Formats: sequence, C-alpha cells, structure tokens
Amino acid sequence: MSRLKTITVVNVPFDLGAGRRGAALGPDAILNTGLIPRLTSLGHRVEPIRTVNPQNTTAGNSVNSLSGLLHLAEVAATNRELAHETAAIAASGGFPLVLGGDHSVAIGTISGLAQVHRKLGVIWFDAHSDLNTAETTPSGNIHGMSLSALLGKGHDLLTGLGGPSPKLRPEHVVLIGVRDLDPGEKALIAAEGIRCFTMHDIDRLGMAKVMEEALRVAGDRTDGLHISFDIDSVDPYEAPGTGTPVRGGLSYREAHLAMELLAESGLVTSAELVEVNPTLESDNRTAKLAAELICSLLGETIL
Ligand code: HAR
Ligand code: MN
Ligand code: MN
Ligand code: MN
Repeated sequence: MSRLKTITVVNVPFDLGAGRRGAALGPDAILNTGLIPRLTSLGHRVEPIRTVNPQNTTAGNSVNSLSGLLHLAEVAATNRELAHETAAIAASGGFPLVLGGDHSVAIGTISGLAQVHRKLGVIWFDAHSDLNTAETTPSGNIHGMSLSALLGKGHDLLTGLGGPSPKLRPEHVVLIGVRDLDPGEKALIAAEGIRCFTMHDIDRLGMAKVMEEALRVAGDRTDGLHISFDIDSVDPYEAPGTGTPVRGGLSYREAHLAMELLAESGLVTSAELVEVNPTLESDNRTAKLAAELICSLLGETIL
C-alpha cells in the first residue's frame, strides 16, 4: 500500500448511539482545525467530502424499548448508508477516513469495509470495549455494542447490516487503552479470545511494544487494516470533549507514538475517529487533538 493515498473523508454527524447528544458536531469541529489542507500538504490526494445523514436521524425520541436498544432504527439507517460509502471508497482503492459521530458508526464503517476486505484486521483504541449486547448492556446505548455486533453478537438489524455476519473474526481484532469494562464484556473477551491491551499492559510493556504485538495480530495474515479510534482512549486531561471520559488514559505522546508506528508500518487501509463532543469544552482542544492524531496516522512526522 502506497504511503501517499487518495483519501475520502466521510462525515457522520450522528449521535443517537450515545447517551448524550453533541458528538454529531464532531466532524465539523475536526474539519474546522484545517485538517484537509494539512492532509494535502503531506502529499495525499483528498477527494470531496461525503456526508452521511439520513433524514430520519433527527427524531430524537424514537426509542425502541422492545429490544432494549435505544434509537435502533436510526442507528441502523445511518450505518446502512455509511456502509455503502466505505464499501465504494475501499473498492476503488481509496482510503476511507470516517469522522464521527458516536462509536456506533463503526458498525457501518466496518460493515462496508468487510465487503471489500474478507479478512479485515482492526485495531480498536478505546477506554471501553464496546462489546455489550442487548442482554448485557447497562445503558441501552448502541455505541457500547458496536464491536460485538461486528463480531456477530447482538441484534440482527446491527449484525446483518451491509452483508453477511460476522464482519470480523476475533483473532484479527485488538483492543488498546481499555480501562472500563462491564461484566458481560469481560466474559465475551475471554470467550472469544480477543487480544486486549489494557492501560495496565501499556504501563508495563510500553506503547512501542504494544503496537508491535497489535500489528502482528491485526496486520499479519489480514488483507486490510482498519483503525477505529475512540478519542476517549486518550486521558481526559488531553481529551475532555467526549461523552464518557475515564481517567487514567493514553498520554498525548503515547497516542501520537501509536499513530506514528501505524504510519510507519504502511499497513493501514482505513480509519475512523469518533466520540469528539465539542459541546463539552470551550477551546476545541479535543477536536484539535483528533486532527493531529489523524495527521500522525497519515504520515506527518516531527522532523
Ligand atoms: N460500557 C458502557 C455501555 O455499554 C459505556 C460504553 C459507552 N462509551 C463509549 N463507547 N464511548 O466506547 O453503556
Ligand atoms: Mn467506543
Ligand atoms: Mn469509549
Ligand atoms: Mn462502566
């Protein structure tokens, strides 16, 4: 995969997968930092921005309480459209860069990618694991269920979206930055044997070693590598503008080092950056960090 890419940014101003509103403003906040000219100056070709925003996603109160999943219809509709976008971009050899939105959009992003990459590897940066199902969720919020849905566990409307289930195999998935798990998520990690580098592991091994192992799991014997970056993986001191902050996260340098090592690997074929909520801060600090991390992932270096 060439280091210089043809990038298509896909905006997904959608936040009904989260328990509080505001992440829908993430894409504009990230773009307003000057992300596109910065990517262009790295030598990438940047295609016109696409926006996924189905009509019915503004209905804030339609809650599907029967299934226990909040806003299931809106989440499914948005992700169906998003899957079409990422599938088309990936099929044409482009690099899809999805800007969320809450982390439920990973269902659409990755379901589309899975149509092109039969053995997709995923590195999932997150304070959480997003491995709940309708049975285990403490909140009903679908952004806490996106990874399990992609692994084939959960509601049919989510698992079956944009192609046959499962979209991912557990042996090609790595979690990094984890520090807040619900009991059902711990059980699923153990049952499926999902590689999980908690903050404790990062403290002990160092980020360089963690990335080396993560690249082996998600990058060897796979035919594409997607980075799903939940900004709440970073410590709230650096990234306060997010809906479910958890203390004790990645430092500024650990997050950048991870992105730099991914860029160096030359293996990354797509990425998404989610959960930036500009309503929770006044200085756009988190959106600026998000844009910086994207640039590091796409080859920006210090020297
Ligand atoms: N585990 C909790 C739940 O399922 C909270 C997870 C949601 N937060 C996120 N996802 N930002 O990573 O509700
Ligand atoms: Mn998440
Ligand atoms: Mn999270
Ligand atoms: Mn919790």
